[in-house]
Amino acid sequence: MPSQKEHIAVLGAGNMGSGIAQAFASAGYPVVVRDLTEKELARGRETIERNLNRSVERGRLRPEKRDQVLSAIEFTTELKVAAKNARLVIEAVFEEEKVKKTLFAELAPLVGEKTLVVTNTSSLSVSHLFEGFPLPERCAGLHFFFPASVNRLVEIIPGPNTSKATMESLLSISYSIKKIPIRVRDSPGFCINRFFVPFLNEATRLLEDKVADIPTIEAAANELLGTKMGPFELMNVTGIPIAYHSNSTLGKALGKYYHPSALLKEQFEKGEKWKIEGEANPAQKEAAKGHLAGVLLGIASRLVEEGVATAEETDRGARIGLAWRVGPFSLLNEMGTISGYEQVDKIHRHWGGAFPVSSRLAEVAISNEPWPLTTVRLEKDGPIAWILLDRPDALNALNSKVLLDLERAVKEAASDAGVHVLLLSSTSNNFAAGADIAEMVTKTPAESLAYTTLGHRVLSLIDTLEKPVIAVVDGYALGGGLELSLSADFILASEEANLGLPEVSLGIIPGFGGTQRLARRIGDSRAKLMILTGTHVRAPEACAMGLVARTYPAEKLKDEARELALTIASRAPVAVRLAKDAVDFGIEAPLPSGLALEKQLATYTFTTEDLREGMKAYLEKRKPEFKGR
Ligand code: DAK
Repeated sequence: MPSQKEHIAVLGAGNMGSGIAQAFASAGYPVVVRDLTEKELARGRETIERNLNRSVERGRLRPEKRDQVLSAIEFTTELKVAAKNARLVIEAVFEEEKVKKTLFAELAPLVGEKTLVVTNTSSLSVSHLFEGFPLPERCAGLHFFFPASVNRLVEIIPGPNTSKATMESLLSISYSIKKIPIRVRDSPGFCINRFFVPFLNEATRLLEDKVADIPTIEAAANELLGTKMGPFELMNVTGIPIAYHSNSTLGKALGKYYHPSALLKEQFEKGEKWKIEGEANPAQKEAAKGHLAGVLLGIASRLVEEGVATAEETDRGARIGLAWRVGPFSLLNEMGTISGYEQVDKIHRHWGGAFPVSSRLAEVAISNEPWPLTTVRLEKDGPIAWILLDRPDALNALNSKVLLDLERAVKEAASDAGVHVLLLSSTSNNFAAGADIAEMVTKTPAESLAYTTLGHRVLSLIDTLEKPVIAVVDGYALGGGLELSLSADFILASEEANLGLPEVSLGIIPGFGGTQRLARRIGDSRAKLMILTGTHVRAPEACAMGLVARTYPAEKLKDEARELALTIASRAPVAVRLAKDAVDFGIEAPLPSGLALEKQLATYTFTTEDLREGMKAYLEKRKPEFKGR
């Protein structure tokens, strides 16, 4: 937690600003909200109080926590006060370029050297907004979704000069306030609004073209996306002017397909809400569904092709930010890529070049393969490879898909001759909170056996790899998550990491090797203490009992792990492999057998070129160049 000096400054006490302030204060950050007048600040404070009181009334928040959150937020009209010693300044003022740029000009001389400055713009170019701002490497877009106090999605948009360190800090700050960030390129509508805004527009076109009436379009959208509110009701709630203006902005940037329909314009000018009455017409519903799907799939596949976001993050954004049952790519895979492509093509034939079809979509449709979506990322970094669990919204819970994706990534890294060390970690601030309880709950005994067999197969693959594997654990490593980390050669953890095998509290026992690997690592007595109580231990305690090899402050964990992996990767590969074998196989055997094994393996190293090179380099006082032979 930052010190009092390192508060979060929120500029603007409107709906977005107050929601953002509440989100940070709820996570324990000191916050300073700044607006131009006391009246605006009072309105912001009232909004926060109202939200918190509602949560207390619903029993979701303790009154003491409400008071704590409120007392963490300071209000001021002085920009200097807000900016001074801020860790992060978030601009959330009126959505107009001139207003924002004027504020940034005023802010520029006031921010400290380490302060990060972000804009919460939803529609303006981040690069333009920060043009001329000093230290542009510390600036970016951080787009919260309404209502910012509860909506967990944020888009992080780097500007042309945003540094890697700034991106990492913004990701970590976002996770620390329980948001799920997605990385998005600076482009019109960023990721989510790029398809969501035209989706609303298309609903009005369907009405205009008499494809379906309002209740039918509402029902079609709700069935397609598992929502409770269709596009017309949503426009009524959030405001038709917002829908109209966002479509106009996108239209200006992206061309005629994105312009507001004539009907949306008319409704906006009349200043009336949509009339949502009557029953859905089943005869029209399928056409409306297909058409809406076509818009989503067409735009989403284009934005991925343009490099605006990945397909996985696009889907995640739709699920979390819009509360849709599925994102566009999972929808495509459900429909079948050929059917999805046909819907996109229909719209393309009508609009021509104004609604281009992504060539990647055409490719997957021709092959009739699903759009590939993974929950595990593989990032190669010289001689090391990061295998990153990437399901942050479920704390990387290990379902069958994650296990299969993990197996694929491990095999790919293991078979790459250029990779010497594997690091097993996650894209977020949690390693993995266990096997997926939601998937396990409905399993029959036979299905559970298949699931355990899959888990054992993948963890044994990791456990028996010739190349060293290091588990890099931040946040939670529980149940199957801890079992996964135990399949690595050793665990490095952040000081805040939380490790445990809580299975007995769910009526099960560890099923991915935990009873065996944990007992072998820390001894049966300590293992039983952890397993039978199901309690968690913090990393320092885990380190003291030998479960974790070393701990680091969270912000240093990945860099330190990387350095350590690079050190191992710089050693003689055959010697590293044989040393690993000597420990792994020897530890299970009686000491004389272990020593005999060591003797054989040590003698074998004398047959390698690497041994000559290593010793020669030592005597010649130079760095060895190992060949792995
Ligand atoms: N499974 C499914 N979803 C999970 C999950 C899990 N293990 N852990 C977290 N999530 C989901 C939450 O449901 C929530 O989803 P939404 O409600 O947002 O949709 C989201 O991740 C964020 O979690 P929270 O809102 O709960 O986050 P908090 O920070 O408040 O709490 C927590 C963090 C880690 C304390 C809490 O999430 C928690 O208690 N999670 C469950 C921890 C747990 O019990 N893990 C052990 C799972 S059992 C076998 C094979 C394998 C195994 C056993 C047998 N055979 C087939 C026989 C292995 C078993 C396990 O690993």
